[in-house]
Amino acid sequence: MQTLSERAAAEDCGQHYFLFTAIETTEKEKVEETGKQLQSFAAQFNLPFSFNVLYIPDLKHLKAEQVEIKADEAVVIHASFALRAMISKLLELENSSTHYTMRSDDQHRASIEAGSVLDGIRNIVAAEGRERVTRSVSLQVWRDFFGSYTPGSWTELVGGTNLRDYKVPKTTIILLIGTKGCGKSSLVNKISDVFESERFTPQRARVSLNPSVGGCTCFAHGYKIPSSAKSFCVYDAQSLSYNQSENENMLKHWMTNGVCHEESFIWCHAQKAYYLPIVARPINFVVFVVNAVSVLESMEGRDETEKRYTRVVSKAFNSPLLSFKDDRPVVVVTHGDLLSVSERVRVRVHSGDLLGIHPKNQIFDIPESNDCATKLAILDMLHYCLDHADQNLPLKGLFPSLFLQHISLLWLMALLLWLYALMRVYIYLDRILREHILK
Ligand SMILES: Nc1nc2c(ncn2[C@@H]2O[C@H](COP(=O)(O)OP(=O)(O)O)[C@@H](O)[C@H]2O)c(=O)[nH]1
Ligand SMILES: [Mg+2]
Repeated sequence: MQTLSERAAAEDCGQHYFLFTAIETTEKEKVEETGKQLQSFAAQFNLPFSFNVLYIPDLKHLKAEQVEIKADEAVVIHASFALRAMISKLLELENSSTHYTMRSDDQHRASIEAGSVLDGIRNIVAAEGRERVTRSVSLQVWRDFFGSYTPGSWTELVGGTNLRDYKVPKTTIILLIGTKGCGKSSLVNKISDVFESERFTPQRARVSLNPSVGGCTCFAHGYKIPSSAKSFCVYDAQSLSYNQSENENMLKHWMTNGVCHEESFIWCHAQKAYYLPIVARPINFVVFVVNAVSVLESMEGRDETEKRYTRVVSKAFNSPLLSFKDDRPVVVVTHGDLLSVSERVRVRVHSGDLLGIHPKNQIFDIPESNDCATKLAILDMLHYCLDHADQNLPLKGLFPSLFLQHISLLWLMALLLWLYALMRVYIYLDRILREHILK
């Protein structure tokens, strides 16, 4: 305001009159209060100033006539955040955009679009993944985005390949792996919360109150995300232990046989030859969950016992069984809310060094918190998982996979026997026929 009054005085171009029109959708009283403060401030500089509030609860009802603009008045529009938040409401955005407020051949419109909003539009429309920095869209937009996902739909088809050439699952399976109490079941609930639009949704996975006294997850349990869809499913399974060979067996079992809903690894392992009525599903990607507090304690530990947490984590994480072609699992760091910001950063950088992955791109900090940053981290993490699961789909072999999977040696032998019998019958008939003709 001071600048405006100084400029008006310096230019000596007659008396300027400033009319502010604030368009408000929710808190009319607060804006009126702000207007009064601005007015008294303007009075100190002898700046002719008036302030109007246009209260429009739904911006799609905004009309140009409501803002009374006289022919000799210049209009300046300031809406740095309002338009970005309306990307999800296309009709309202159209009403409030330059398209509505400026003529298409207006030279100022061209310079505004080229200079100020071009990068933003390009980023919103064309950028993906970490390049996408403009994300002021409602959660519903992200829900719709993930809702449009089907297994294989994000696969990049290069070198003349077709989606038919890949073994595309009906549902993309993401397995959570981590030690007891690291927060796997809690992570299932946090992911579910982001996708359920109801304000109060019951917790889906059972979280153990005190992991040190038991009550841990013993049965693998699949959770469709969201619960009404079937494109992807997160499996919460039994925890890793401090016994390396047991972990190795468990990972081998999951990664070679797949994972079954309601399957107990302890039971399977003891029975060896087991039968499950539920089909085992191949795992398409793995999320490795680590507890930030345990990593920090391990980093600062003096002896082997204190350092064993990171040892177990790195050993299991680096198991070749968890590789998807050249890809490694993503890492989710939990319990960050119990640490300071600098400790959280240290844990993340140390985990990156320990596991040989990028701390920014492949490690996601997801604490027990309901803020937007955490929700965005969950969405980023899921995007990474589904994207990488689709890029690593196995190609079908030379023979149809079903044929290879289901035909047993017995069937093959029976087939050969049939062929042999047919051949014998043919030779016999041929001989009889020849003898008959010769006679
Ligand atoms: N403060 C905090 N507590 C967490 C977090 N994640 C999980 N927990 C708690 O850790 C305990 C074990 O979590 P749970 O999800 O059952 O671990 P799981 O054994 O890996 O499934 C529970 O008491 C959770 O409330 C987190 O990010 N922050
Ligand atoms: Mg659990």
